[in-house]
Amino acid sequence: AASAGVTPTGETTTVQVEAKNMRFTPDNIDVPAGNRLVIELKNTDDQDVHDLVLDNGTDSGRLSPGESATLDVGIVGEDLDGWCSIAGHRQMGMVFAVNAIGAAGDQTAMDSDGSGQDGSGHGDSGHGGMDGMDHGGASDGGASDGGDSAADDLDFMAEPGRDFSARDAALPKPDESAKPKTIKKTFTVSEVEREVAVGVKQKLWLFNGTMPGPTLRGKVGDKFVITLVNDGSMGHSIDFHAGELAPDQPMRTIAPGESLTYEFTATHSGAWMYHCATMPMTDHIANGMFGAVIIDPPNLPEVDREYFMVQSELYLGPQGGIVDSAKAAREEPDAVVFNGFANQYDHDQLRAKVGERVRIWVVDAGPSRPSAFHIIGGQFDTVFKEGAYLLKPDNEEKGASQTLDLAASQGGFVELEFAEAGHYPFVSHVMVDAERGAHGIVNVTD
Ligand SMILES: [Cu+2]
Repeated sequence: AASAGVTPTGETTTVQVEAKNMRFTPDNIDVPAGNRLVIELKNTDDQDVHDLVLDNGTDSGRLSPGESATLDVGIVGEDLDGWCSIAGHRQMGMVFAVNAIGAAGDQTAMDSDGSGQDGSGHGDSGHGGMDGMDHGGASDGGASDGGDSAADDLDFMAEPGRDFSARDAALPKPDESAKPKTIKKTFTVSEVEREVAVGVKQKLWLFNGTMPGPTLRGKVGDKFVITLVNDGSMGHSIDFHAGELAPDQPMRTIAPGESLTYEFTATHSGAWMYHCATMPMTDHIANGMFGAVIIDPPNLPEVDREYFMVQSELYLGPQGGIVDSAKAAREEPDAVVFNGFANQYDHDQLRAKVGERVRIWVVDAGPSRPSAFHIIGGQFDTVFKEGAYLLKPDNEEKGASQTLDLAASQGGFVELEFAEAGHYPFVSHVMVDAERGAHGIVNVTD
């Protein structure tokens, strides 16, 4: 397909190419038009999976660190663009160019400026970054915008089926034992299709099969022993904000089939985020790899009900595809959601009774946007944010709070008692986000 009617020379050009640190080396090769091109590709990265696809359809397949592949590109009669098709790698500049020297209508001089650069912007390259993406290669749904996006099927007013049930937002009660304990948990990464809004499916990358991943809870002094298992098809990792340690080893990216152990002791209370820390994190977080670790402040009072909400953004690829890297890099979400599904608590509502004390923990997983957690008709008499009480009941000022503001990665909790029976919507009061999925209802009864 690359020959473009050129007369074969009978010669073969063979080049060695390395893939490492989001770059191909060399990233630009000259081939006399008419020659057969063979690329011997080696992934010399320590951690990440890579591949090389060319816009004539040549595809190395995915290579784990240390693996090699030989690509027979065929007879080269025109310039070719290439890139790594692992999500987000192209956006980070992992592009490749083949210059066909002496081809009919040879535009080598122009192309050596242009090709290979177009797709390599760092997320702010605007149209240049986009145009390069429409050339057919994004077969795993890494996808362009402007093409088919599941966003076309988004309907925030759509009703789910009768049997719909939301992610259980109830937080298990804390372990009341006074002594510090060890909490062991395996986090298995898988890449699976899930519904993220009514009628919208994405192939998410998940910790233990859910977005967000499991919510862990402990106390200051508890030790966590986490085993991370990568059952995915690319490199992944995990970063627990709840622990203080050198990230080098525990937060390293591991290849498919590998595992690691990550131990930390909870030295401080808080509503802590965890997430995959593999580049580009925008994509790995947006595609489902995040969750919360709740470390109770000492003497946390018991309440009647406790819920958790983890807010995140969706940058939709095609139906059944993965995150749209270009959209994510431009911070143009199609939806913003609590606990992984647009408006899910409108349909399967949270419950509370008049006079009950309700505590809601909130973590903003981003990857990029803040949250402004507000309950319409409610006032918070208690606010705990980022490790400190901002407000407690019966304060001298007779003050209360309307909104818990969280930057991406921050967390805390609010408490309130509902004044009377009714349906109390909760939102991110960043209104554009409330109107694209960051919305739910607390159904309060007598
Ligand atoms: Cu990941």
